[in-house]
Amino acid sequence: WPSYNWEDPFLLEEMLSEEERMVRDSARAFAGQHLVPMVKMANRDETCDPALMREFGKAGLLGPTIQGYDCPGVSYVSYGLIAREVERVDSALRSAFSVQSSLVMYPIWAYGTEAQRRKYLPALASGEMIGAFGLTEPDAGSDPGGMKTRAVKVPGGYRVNGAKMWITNSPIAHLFVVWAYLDNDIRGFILERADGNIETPKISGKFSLRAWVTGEIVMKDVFIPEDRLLPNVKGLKGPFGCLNNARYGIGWGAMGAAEYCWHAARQYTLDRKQFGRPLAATQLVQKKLADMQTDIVMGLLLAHRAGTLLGEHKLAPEAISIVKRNNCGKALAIAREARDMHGGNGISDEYGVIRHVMNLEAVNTYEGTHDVHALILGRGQTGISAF
Ligand code: TGC
Ligand code: FAD
Repeated sequence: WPSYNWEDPFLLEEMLSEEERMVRDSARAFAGQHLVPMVKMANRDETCDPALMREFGKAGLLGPTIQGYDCPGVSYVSYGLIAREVERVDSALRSAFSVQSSLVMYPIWAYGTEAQRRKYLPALASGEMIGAFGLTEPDAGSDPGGMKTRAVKVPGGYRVNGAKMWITNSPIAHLFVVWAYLDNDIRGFILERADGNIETPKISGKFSLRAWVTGEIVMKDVFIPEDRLLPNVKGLKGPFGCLNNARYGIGWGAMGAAEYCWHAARQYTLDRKQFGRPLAATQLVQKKLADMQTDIVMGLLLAHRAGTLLGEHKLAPEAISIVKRNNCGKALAIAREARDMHGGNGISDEYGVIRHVMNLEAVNTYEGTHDVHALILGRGQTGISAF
């Protein structure tokens, strides 16, 4: 029998192509060099250095699946592996990467004109330009169809009015992919900060995702020229099409955070002695470690399968809900357990696990809450909408 690899019992490593391993290794090196050193203080002080996006760009990590336009053009599995390595450090930093890649670059690539792609994608890929995705509003979260933001046709373009809430990147963004009603259809628009009449106040006092910034987008009579409409999609399938990719990536990312917490709990309980022996020598601790390992192994295999199917255009959005819901819910439970296993030290940011607990609360909520994904899955198998 082969020897047991406790970190990778089902040899996920062997399922990756050479290119995927290279991408994973460079994401891991990037995270070690640029993210690990800053994350504790950024989280503690709730600060965000926009220059970090350029470092993501220099490392070739932004818009990973897009072909051309200075983007890497790698597989969906590679994209997931980047999310896993970044979120192993911090979910807020993975958020910055996900929004830029899946929620800003993807819609411009998928729904935009050739001129829009050429104008924005290279600058977004290098991180010179930072983007934000405005779907959620103060009164429309799980039900984005209830949005109040409106665009009206005026000579030469559109005038946009409305307010978006809980928007990752917004206070530091140069451009905004904003979803708004135009007549009776939801349409996507590209707004630039330089258009004027756009305010993006930061949301302070977050107890989650403190290492990167979240804000509002307040738009009062913003005029945008005709060529800023994303012409190739109409209706909620526009934003949901972007969310499919982002939710898939979060499925990998959440497992990265969970792996950090599992490894930390294992090492801590091996090192820490109580009652004359390591905590890891107790049955309760070993059961917890076994449960963590099992959920992580299953979550990673699920994410890998999802990435393979996504690359083959065979993954239905409902299946992505399984990945997002399962992996985020399990990661949150693992992080809470790991926090407990660290005892009093578990609440100190020196150990990182409490930060992951706090972060995963938001990750479980954004991009469709845990329960909203249950309702998507309930509808998918019964045919009855219970929203
Ligand atoms: P429903 O009737 O189900 O659908 C309306 C239209 O949209 C289409 N559609 C999809 N298309 C592609 N992919 C999907 N996943 C799709 N889901 C729906 C659908 O086919 C239909 O098309 P058509 O042509 O017939 O009009 O819409 P509903 O209003 O009943 O929606 C229900 C529900 C719950 C599924 C949906 O509203 C939902 O998913 N709510 C959750 C909202 C959400 O996820 N918001 C995310 C905001 S962005 C964010 O959180 C970023 S955080 C990022 C970070 O920092 O990392
Ligand atoms: P609500 O929709 O009000 O839900 C509140 C509770 O009610 C939840 O538990 C939910 O599961 C439950 N619920 C809702 N409907 C039902 C139902 N029919 N049946 C049973 N229970 C239900 N949005 C963007 O557009 N862009 C971003 O970049 C972005 N970044 C974010 C960053 C952070 C840090 C956070 C916290 C959020 C972000 N969001 C973003 C918004 C996020 O997608 C929403 O918070 C999320 O979709 C939930 O919406 P809500 O907060 O309005 O909660």
